Amino acid sequence: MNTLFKTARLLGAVAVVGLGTSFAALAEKWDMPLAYSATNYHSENAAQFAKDVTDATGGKLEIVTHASGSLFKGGEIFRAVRTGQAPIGERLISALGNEDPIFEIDALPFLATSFGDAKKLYTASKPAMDEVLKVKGVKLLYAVPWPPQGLYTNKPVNSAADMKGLKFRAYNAATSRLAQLMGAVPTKIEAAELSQAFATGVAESMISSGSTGYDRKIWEHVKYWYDTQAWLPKNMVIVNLKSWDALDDATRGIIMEKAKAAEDRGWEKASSLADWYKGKLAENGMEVGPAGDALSADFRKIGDVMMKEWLERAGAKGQGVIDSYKKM
Ligand code: PCA
Repeated sequence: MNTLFKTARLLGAVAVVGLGTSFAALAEKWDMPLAYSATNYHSENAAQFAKDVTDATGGKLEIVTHASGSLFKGGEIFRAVRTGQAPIGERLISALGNEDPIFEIDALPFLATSFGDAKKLYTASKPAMDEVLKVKGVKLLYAVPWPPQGLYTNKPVNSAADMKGLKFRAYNAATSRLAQLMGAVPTKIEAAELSQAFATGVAESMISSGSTGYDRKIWEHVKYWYDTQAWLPKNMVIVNLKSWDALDDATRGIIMEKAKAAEDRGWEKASSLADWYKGKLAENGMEVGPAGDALSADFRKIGDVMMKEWLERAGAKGQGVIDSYKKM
């Protein structure tokens, strides 16, 4: 071996060792708490996003998802990301009404009842949400909807009056208010604790998608699902701003690209699964059908009340978002 070649080899070895150490020093692991079960499409989508980022950064940033509220419960995830206890996480937007009324736009009955309208509402509300989230110290990476929300009950329900006194599982302030307006008795329960709540009689009814009913095998506890198509709430994936700012440009670019792919994939998946979930509820013995006229009319009235109350809380900013949504 000539000397020149030997020197080149030596330099190469030094370069490899050098690279190795700098990778090791820079490599970072982000734990990503999720509230819903690992087999739910939101969680599967997040796991794919985590893998895409990990692969595309060559492991420099490894994201690891933790489903079912195992790292932080649903109700704790936003605070965990905001305070940096978790660098990244997923949370149901409409459950953050105590942070700012703007987030409740996502669960206003009958404002947006199809995937197309839900997308428009997302586009219309995103600038206002981004602004609020920035002040809280987080950044929205992507959001994905749940299928339309319907009413689960343990007995036939023909009008809101039939809901009187029923124990109602709520997942945010809006669903608690809706229960109250029907005369039902709301209790807030995260999806991860749903089966337990229905099994022990703490809950007898709820509003949710076919997706969550399917995940929790709800047919073991209730028999009816009324496809009220009331709204399509979204989950969002957020990142702590300090963790975000500490990344280099290339990594941030990769995350944005993979987040966009996750958002597109998630919307597609949600709409393609909506009917499949309904079929599964029926296959497992549930009576699945549209709400009757009286129930629909009562729901519409309740929706109007909730919209009025929300506009009082959300003020001009809320009205502005509604206006731009309606123009779309
Ligand atoms: N499932 C979630 C929120 C909306 C939905 O469809 C839940 O029931 O907790």
